[in-house]
Amino acid sequence: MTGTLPWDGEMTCVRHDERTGASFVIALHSTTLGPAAGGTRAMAYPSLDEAVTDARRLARAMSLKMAAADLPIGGGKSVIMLPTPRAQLDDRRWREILSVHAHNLELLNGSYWTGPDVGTGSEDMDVLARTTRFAFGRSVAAGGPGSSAEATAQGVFSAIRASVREVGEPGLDGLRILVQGLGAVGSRVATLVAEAGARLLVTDVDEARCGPHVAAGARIVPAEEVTRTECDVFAPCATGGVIDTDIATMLPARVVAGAANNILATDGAERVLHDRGIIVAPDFVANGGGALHLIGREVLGWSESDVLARTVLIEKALDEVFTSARKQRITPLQAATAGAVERIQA
Ligand code: HCI
Repeated sequence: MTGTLPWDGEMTCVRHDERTGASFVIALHSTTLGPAAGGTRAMAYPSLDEAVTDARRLARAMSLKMAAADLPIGGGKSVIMLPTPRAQLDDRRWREILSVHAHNLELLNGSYWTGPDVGTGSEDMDVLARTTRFAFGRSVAAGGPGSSAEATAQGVFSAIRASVREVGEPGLDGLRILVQGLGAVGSRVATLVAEAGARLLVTDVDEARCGPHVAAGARIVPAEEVTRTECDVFAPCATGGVIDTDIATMLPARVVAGAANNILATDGAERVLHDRGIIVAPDFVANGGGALHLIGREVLGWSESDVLARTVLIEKALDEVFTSARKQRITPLQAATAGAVERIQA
């Protein structure tokens, strides 16, 4: 392989399965605080290099997320590089792919636990759990904690509240909030901010998903205009990499706070946004609600209300990140990363 990024993680496992045509990448970034955990992302990638790079960056974000949420768990991620997009895979082949993945998890014997991510859901965890113990996030029907979307959205909502305060707004009332991606998490974030009085702007590659929000008063923004649309809060809730350095120089927003992992395409983008006075909520703090739900319910024995009580504390955690960044004259991402790394190294 060529061109993969240097990486500070522990181990990356790669497997190709001839029969299904799928390749599997499992990145264990850190097992210092506990076994590595992080979801399984199933997508078609242009190359194996890109799949490896994605798995590693996402695994690193999981280590930071777990540490920032004070969970006794490390960070990892799986990427299944599909031979064709998920929607075009027939059920039988998908089952075969999951069965290879279950075998991967068994081989790692608990050093890595998986869960749902882009392209996988609770029902896939149910399938994995029939052959391996190392899957979080089974459906409620199968005895699991079910979807983490509600907790993730609550945490993002708390992050938005903390972030708008940092730019001098007392609350969300009257602010223009642009939610990108109306999947399980994004649509809940949209509903929560609208209920808090925000003027909601929505966008999704599947325009039908905008319908219910438009009926409730939201305005649709065409996908290609998202990063050129003036708003108070830009909330990316689809896939990551939406803000590169060029976009950062002109993004007409005051706050960036969303659910997506790795919102910034480059490290330089945050510096550019910071210099323009735009507040960026570090994504691994803002979207920690999902991890609190899965790990809280399945490892720590928390109830749903325990999860909620911990999730709303994301607002306070971000207040502390912003304060520490101001004091040290560094960016919030630098402050949050330093805090998480300190926890891992302590
Ligand atoms: C996430 O926040 O990306 C999901 C959290 C997660 C996924 C898989 C195992 C544990 C936690």
